[in-house]
Amino acid sequence: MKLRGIELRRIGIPLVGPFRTSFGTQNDRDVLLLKAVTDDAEGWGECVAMAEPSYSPEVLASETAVLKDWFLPTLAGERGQAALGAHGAHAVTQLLHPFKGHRMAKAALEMAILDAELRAEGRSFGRELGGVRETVPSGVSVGIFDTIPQLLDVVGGYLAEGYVRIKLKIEPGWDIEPVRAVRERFGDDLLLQVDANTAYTLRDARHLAKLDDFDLLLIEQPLEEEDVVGHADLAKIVKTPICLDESIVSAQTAAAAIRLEACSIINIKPGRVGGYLESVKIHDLAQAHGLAVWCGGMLETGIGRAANMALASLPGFTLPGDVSASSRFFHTDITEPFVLEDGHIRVPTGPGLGVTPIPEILEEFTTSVEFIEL
Ligand code: OSB
Ligand code: MG
Repeated sequence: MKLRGIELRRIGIPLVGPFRTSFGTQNDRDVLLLKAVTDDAEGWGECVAMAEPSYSPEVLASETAVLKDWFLPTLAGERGQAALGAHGAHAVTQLLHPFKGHRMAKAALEMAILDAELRAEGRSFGRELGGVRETVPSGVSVGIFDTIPQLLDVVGGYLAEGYVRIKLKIEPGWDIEPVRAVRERFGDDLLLQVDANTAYTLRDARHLAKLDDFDLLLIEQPLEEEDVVGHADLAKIVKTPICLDESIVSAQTAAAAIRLEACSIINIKPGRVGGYLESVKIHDLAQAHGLAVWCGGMLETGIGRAANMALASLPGFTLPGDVSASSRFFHTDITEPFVLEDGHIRVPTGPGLGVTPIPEILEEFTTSVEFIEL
């Protein structure tokens, strides 16, 4: 495979409604899309970085800069093209290893090149990653609201649509009561979990232990990203299983968290950990240690959503992920929308991601586009 160039495209899509978390409120999704153009195919990648450094230090501006200044020139060089020619997308991690961090940019680049490679060979993402399921159970991430009645309405709506698992975003002042209200209204059989996005400290341990009354599947990332030891301490105080999101940025950090018993469940987000191939490594590691994993989301368009469905179809993804239908966030997706069928979403089976952006819609949402020839 010869990589001819990469298109960098920014798009802005309005959300169906505000999405409020402990770190802020989002009204639209500003996305960096990559298109890898090779000798024999085109492949798509989606960078999950957001505009502001509130979830991750990696943002749209930083990821665009490192791609242009460092990553693309490295792939374009003689050594880069030779390695891509010999090993395809599997060479990307090694080639970019000298560069620290910026995993969201690395993930997007690897994804685009892998998609191009698989499309040329007629193989699907799901097959390539080791998927074993045709459909994946669909969970939904529910934002913070001003009032509990509003929250109950929204959760009721999602359950009517068929979602099989509810995740409530929490923060200090919006935790025990909303969880109690949802549990009481929708019953003990509802699969329910919470996500704090680092909003608490270990001093809140006793308070968080009150969540133990509500039979939650897990509490996601209660403490700061770097406080892995704090999560290990917290896990001795609260009975609800601890799941890490922000703290897990690689298979290596996952191994450390597992060793420290800082979590018993991992949310795998390919952008956060540097790619789908690293995600498979974390899946394998977790499986070997008997931990459950599930696929997180970053308000992806149909492009990122397609790849996430493929990942979520691996055998160790034993909990429903934040792999919701396109309509959860968008009136109009840039691909054919992903839809719920009996609470599940079908994993694409076509070559590569199995979906492509619809040209007219892509144009409509595009705010800038640039082609970098290699
Ligand atoms: O913490 O899982 C998170 C969205 C943006 C950033 C962080 C998170 C989220 C979500 C939404 O919870 C997941 C989704 O895309 O459905
Ligand atoms: Mg999270």
